[in-house]
Amino acid sequence: MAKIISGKEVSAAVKARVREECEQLKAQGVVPGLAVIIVGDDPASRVYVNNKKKACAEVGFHSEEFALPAETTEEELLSLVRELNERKDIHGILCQLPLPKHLDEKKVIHTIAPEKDVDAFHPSNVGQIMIGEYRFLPCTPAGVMEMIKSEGIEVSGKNCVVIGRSNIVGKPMAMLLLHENGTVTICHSRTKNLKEICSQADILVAAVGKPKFVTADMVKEGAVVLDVGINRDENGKLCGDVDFASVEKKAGYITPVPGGVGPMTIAMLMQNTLTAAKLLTGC
Ligand code: L34
Repeated sequence: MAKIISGKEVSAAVKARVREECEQLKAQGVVPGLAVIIVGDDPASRVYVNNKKKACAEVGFHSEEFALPAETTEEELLSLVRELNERKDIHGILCQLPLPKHLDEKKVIHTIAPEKDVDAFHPSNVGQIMIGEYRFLPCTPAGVMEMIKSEGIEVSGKNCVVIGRSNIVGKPMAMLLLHENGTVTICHSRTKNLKEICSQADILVAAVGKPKFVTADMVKEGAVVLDVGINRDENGKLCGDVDFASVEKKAGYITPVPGGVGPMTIAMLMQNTLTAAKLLTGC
């Protein structure tokens, strides 16, 4: 039976660390501030944004939510971002994705000042991740790395397989594992022999977006399995990209959904906001 790596526990430890550092900043007159923009009324985004605001309160940050109607124009959204770029009391800006279809996510990401881009989605931050000189790590991949580290699992020299190649998770995830000297393979929808490749992984990260996609026959005995997916199963219940019930019996470590990578994404956002506040104020 696999050991379960609890995102709830690991994220609590990260937040406790951030909270302590936040107190030190406050003693120097700086209150870290995060602005969260949400456009439209996607129910999942609403839950995630609420969890982000809650985490801000827990660690002692100032947070502001900008809830815009679904029919917001591109110019309205971009002018809000520009306004937040200028504000001295806001150190981090995050625009919750996905956006309604008529809005260009790329344009919004490009407009956020790179030094306030706590998602690390701006091309300048993405480039820095590529060369290993980062100010911010993308929250979800950074959260996965933190979970690996929390168990003292060595990445160096290991076979690491990432399923999924999105700009938000798959690609930066592969890069972080590479920086830790993993031997990294990225699989995607056109990959041949997916099962064979996955079953050689010592560390397997599932970021496919398909419920219970990773089954026990794709997993090596004793592997570390990290589940980034958040889906609903046939009964409308929250589930990951990994078939937890079967994989749990074969893996060495596994992360649950919910209570796994999701809470870690939020904890790393707190970490990035703290970093942004320090960099912008020189504290
Ligand atoms: N800009 N957009 C931007 N930044 C991000 O980092 C995100 N992401 C993803 C979607 N869009 C984004 C998130 O915040 C996914 N994501 C996210 C954040 C938190 C949780 C899940 C995804 C989370 O709190 N998950 C809980 C369960 C939540 C529930 O009940 O539905 C968990 O335990 O997994």
